[in-house]
Amino acid sequence: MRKITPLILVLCFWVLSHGIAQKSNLTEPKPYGALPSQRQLLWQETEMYALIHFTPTTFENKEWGYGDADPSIFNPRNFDAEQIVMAAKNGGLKGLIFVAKHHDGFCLWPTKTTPYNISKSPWRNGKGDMVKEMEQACRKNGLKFGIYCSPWDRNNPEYGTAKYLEIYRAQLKELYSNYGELFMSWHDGANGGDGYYGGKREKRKIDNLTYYDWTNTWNLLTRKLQPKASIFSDIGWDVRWVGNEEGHAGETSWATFTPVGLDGGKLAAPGSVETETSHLGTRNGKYWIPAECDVSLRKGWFYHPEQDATVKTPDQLLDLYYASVGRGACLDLGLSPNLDGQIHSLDCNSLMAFNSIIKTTFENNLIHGAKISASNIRGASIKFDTKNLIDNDRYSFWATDDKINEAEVLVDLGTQKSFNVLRIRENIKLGQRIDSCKIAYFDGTVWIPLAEATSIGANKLIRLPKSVTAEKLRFSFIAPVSLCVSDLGIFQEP
Ligand code: FUL
Repeated sequence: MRKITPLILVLCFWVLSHGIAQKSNLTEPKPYGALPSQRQLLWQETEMYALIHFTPTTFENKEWGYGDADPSIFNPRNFDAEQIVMAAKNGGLKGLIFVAKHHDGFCLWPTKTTPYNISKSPWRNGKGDMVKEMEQACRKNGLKFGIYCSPWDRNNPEYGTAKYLEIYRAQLKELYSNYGELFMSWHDGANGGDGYYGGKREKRKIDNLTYYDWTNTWNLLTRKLQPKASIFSDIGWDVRWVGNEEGHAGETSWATFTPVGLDGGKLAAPGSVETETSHLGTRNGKYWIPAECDVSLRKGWFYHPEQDATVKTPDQLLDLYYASVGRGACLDLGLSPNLDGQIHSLDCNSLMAFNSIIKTTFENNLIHGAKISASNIRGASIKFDTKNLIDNDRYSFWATDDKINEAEVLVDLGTQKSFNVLRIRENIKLGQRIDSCKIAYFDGTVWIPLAEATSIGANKLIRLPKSVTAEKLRFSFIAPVSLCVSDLGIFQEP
């Protein structure tokens, strides 16, 4: 009895101290750097959405209406909001932004702010509200709804004066009040220039940084009336423009961003884009402002019959998907209803075929059933275990202990499998932590480097140049702080 007492004491001490150590490590790692808001998380999860351009400009076969089109030309006899929404949905898009007013100033809802609106058109005998029809079709079919209301207005006689700002704000107020919850409020940067302006047909210049008083417009209107709407403009507030209209972010593209304009004390205004930096973001940037990649399915944003041959192919869309969604951005795809008020079958077919490749690729994560081990697991706890990497939850995660800033995950697939796409996600609620990641596979004798990536964030898709067949993979991460990885995926694109 006397002999075993010290042993029991030692054992008790070990169990207690080990338990305490585990417990103290059971807290989540501290967040790192700028963090996304709840509205930005929801935006991020949307991944792909449509941007619909349809005004009298379509009937003039122009890209930018001058603001002088007679409303009587706007008469899409077979307008079908549901057909447009389904074209987007069948393409895998999860939201839709409707251009309620483009630069031509024609309002597609019966606004009280200007006579230049849909009630003056023959469509639905002047009794229609196209914004409403689009909104309802989106809600019915489970797509998020957002609006684009152009700050530039080439029709309005008051454009350029203080009065126009009141008009613009009243338009936003109507749109924010009568069409339910919006997921985005999209503010274009094209501003000022020549236009009809109530018949003056002249050039008007405004100071883009001050004229719209964006701080107050967004704080007093957008945030108040639509707190869940992410504000898109060239450098913020919630989503930044990627800096090109070709639909791709930088290979390295951080969700954090320090716009030079903002830090120089200027406003984050549409039109003050920083094209040299916005496709890249800023490592350890001051704000969480991820990129949106906007690009049209056709050459133009508006429908032009002579551009039917320019509809992007499913393969082109796939490339854009990997260069936007696959780089932690969202893809905003321009769809343009034709003169009938529907999306052309060519566009519908391409969207559907694209979505079918995406579905086939990502429905089968080859990592399921694999044995996954890590060089470190936070507190050796089940809470931060590697099983979180394959549970399809963007916010459950495998984590390392504090100060363990480099770690490896070994994936043993149990059998040889062929794949050509890899996916890595961080739990971005705790910030964009990872600096870089290297992936290798075991060829039976040695580890062969497969790919490298930076700026992981919400989603990183690595498309390999060709399929690789392997049984074991190794993911090696480096960060300035502990790691919080939420997802690993291994896929075969057909
Ligand atoms: C641009 C606008 O000038 C285009 O007409 C279009 O609306 C596109 C989405 O943004 O900057």
